[in-house]
Amino acid sequence: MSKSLPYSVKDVHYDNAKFRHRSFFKVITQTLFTSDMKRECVSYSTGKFLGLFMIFGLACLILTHASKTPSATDGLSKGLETNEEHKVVTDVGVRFKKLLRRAPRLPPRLSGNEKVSSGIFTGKPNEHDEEKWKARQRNVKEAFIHAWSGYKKSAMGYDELLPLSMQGFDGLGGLGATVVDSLDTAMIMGLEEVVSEAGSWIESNLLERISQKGDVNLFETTIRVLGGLLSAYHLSGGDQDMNLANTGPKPTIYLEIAKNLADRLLSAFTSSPTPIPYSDVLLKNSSAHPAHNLLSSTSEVSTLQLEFNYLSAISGDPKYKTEGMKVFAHFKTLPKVEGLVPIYISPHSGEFIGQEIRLGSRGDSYYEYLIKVWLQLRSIQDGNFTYLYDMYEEAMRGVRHLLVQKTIPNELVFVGELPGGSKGSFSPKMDHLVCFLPGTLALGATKGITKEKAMKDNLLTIEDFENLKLAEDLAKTCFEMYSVTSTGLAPEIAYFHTKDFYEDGLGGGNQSSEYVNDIIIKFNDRHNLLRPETVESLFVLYRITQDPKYREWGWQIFQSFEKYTKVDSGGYTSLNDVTTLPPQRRDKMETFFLGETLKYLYLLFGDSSVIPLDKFVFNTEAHPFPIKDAIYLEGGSFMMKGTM
Ligand code: DMJ
Repeated sequence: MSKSLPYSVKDVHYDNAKFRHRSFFKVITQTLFTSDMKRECVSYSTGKFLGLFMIFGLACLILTHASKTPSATDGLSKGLETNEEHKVVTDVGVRFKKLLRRAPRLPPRLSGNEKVSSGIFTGKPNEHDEEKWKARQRNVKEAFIHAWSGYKKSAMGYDELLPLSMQGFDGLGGLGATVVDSLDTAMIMGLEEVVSEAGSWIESNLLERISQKGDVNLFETTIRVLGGLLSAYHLSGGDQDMNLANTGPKPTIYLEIAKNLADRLLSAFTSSPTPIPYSDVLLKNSSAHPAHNLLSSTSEVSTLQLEFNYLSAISGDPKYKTEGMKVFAHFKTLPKVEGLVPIYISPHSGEFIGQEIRLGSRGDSYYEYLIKVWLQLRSIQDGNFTYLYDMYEEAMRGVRHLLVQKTIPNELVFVGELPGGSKGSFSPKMDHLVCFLPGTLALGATKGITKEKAMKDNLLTIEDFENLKLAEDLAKTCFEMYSVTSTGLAPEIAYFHTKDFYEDGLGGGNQSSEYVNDIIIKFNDRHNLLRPETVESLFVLYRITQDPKYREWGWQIFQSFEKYTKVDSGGYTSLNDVTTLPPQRRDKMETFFLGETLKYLYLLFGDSSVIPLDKFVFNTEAHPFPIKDAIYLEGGSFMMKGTM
C-alpha cells in the first residue's frame, strides 16, 4: 500500500543517525548490547564483561562530576547537536565523549535490495571488474566520437545537429552551442583531435558570432556557452598559468571570449529595475528584454551564479559575481512555502507570479544552485553565504514534507507537484528533469566526499541521512522510469499510481517490469530528448555511496541509447515515443547529449579520482569548475591526460 506524507525520518533506516540524540548512558548500553560489541561480548568471559562495564561506569562518574568549559562543534554538524551535546565538560570529558561518540560508527543497515547489489564497504573492486568498466568507458568514448563526427560532418558551427536530415539547426541563438558544450567532454576523454577541432572553431569564429547575433536566452547561453568556455579554460590549465592542452588555443583565448560574452549578458541584470534579470539578451548591442509573458523562470534567474562567480574569480573582476549574487540575496527575502518557490518571477516587481510549485521545468536548478553555490563559496572569506545552505535545507524539508509520495503497488518514491501552491491539490506528476535531485541531495548530504568517509568522521546529520535516503529511493524511481518502457529509455514526464490517481492502459510497454502498474505514461509525454538527469544522479550516487548498482543501471541506460537512438550516418537522435518498438525518431541531437549525458556516463564508469566531487562543482550543464581551494592545488593537471 502507498504510504502518505510525510516522507521523513521514519523512512530512514540507517542506525547511525539515531546515535546523534542519545545520552551517554544509552550510547554505552546500546553499544554494549548491539552490533559488533554485542557479538564480541557473547564470546567474552563474564569477568571480562564485568570489567568492561566497570570502566564505562567510572567514565560516566567522571563526566557527571566534571567542571564546565565550552566545547567546539564542527562546522558541518553546526546546529544539529542536541542540547545535551552542547553541555560543557572538562577536557578529559570532551576527549572521552568523543571516544564514546566514535564507538557507534557502524556501517548503515542496508536494505535487502542493497545487500544483494552492493559492494559498498567490501574494499576495492576486483581486477576483472575494473577491466569491464574500462571497456564500458571506452564504449562511451566511442559513442561521443560518433556523436561528434555526425555533428562535424553535417552541422559544424550550428547550434545543433538534425541527424536524420543530416543538417544543422540554430535553436539557441547561433553560437555553435554544440561545439562549446562538447569541448570539455572531449578534454576529459583525452580526445585531442576533437579538442583541436572544437578549440580552433571557437578561436576563429565565436567572438564574431557573439558580436553579430541577436536574441539569446540568458540562462541557456550562460550554462552551455559561458559554462563550456570557463571549464575549458580551467581544464586546459588557465588557472595555473599553463597550457595543458597539447592542442587547441591557449586557455586565455577561452577566458577572453567568456568575458566578452558575459559583459553582454550582464545587460539582462543591469537593465532590469529589480535584481531579477530579464530572460533574453540581444548580444550584438548588449541590450536585454523580458520574455513575451514579461516573466522570468525561477530556475533560469537562479542558475547563472556558479558561472558568474567563477568568472569573477579568474578574471579578477567582481562585477559578474556581484550581479549574480544579488538574485539569491533577493530570493532570501521572498515568501516561500516551506522553502519551496513558485516557478515564475517578475523582473519588474521582483515578486513571484502564480503559485505553481515543482522541481521539474522552470523550478529544478533553483534548488540545485542553492547548495552548489554554497559549496563553491563556503570557503571564501569575503561574505557569509550560509543563508544559501539554510534555504536549501529548508527547501529539502519542504520537498520531503509536501512533495514526496509512494506509488501503488510497489512503493516507488517520487516527487510530485503542487500546481495550485500549498493550498492546491497534489499532482503525482514528475518530469524527467526532477531526476537531477538524487544527485543534488547526495552531494548536499556529504558535501562531495564518500558516505563511508562522512560516516567515519561523524559528519552526517539526521537531515543528511534523510536526504541521502531520499536520493537513493528517488534514483531507483528514475531508473525504473527507463526500465519500464519497451525501449529502456525514460519518457519526458511520468505520472504515478497513488490512492488518488490511476489511469489504465498507459504503461511503458515493458510487461516484464514489476513497476508496469506503478508508472503511467501519457501519450503526449512519451518523447525522450537524450536528457542527462538520471545518469547525472547515478554518477554522483556512485561516487558518494560506491555502490556498483549505480554503474550497472547506467550501463543499462547507455545500451538503450546505443540501440535506439544511434543514427548510422552519425549522431544520436531524440525519440518521439519510448513505449513502442521500433520507436519513432525525432531528428534532433541536443547539445547536452555531448555536454552532459555522455560525460556523466564516462565519469560513472571511470576512476573516481577524476574530477573529485569535493574539489569541483559541476554547473547544471555538467561543466566542472574548481572550488576555490582546488584551483591552484589540483585543478587541471590530471584532466588532459584522459584515462584511456
Ligand atoms: C540542460 O540544459 C541542463 O541540465 C538544465 O539544467 C536542464 N535541461 C537540460 C538537460 O535536460
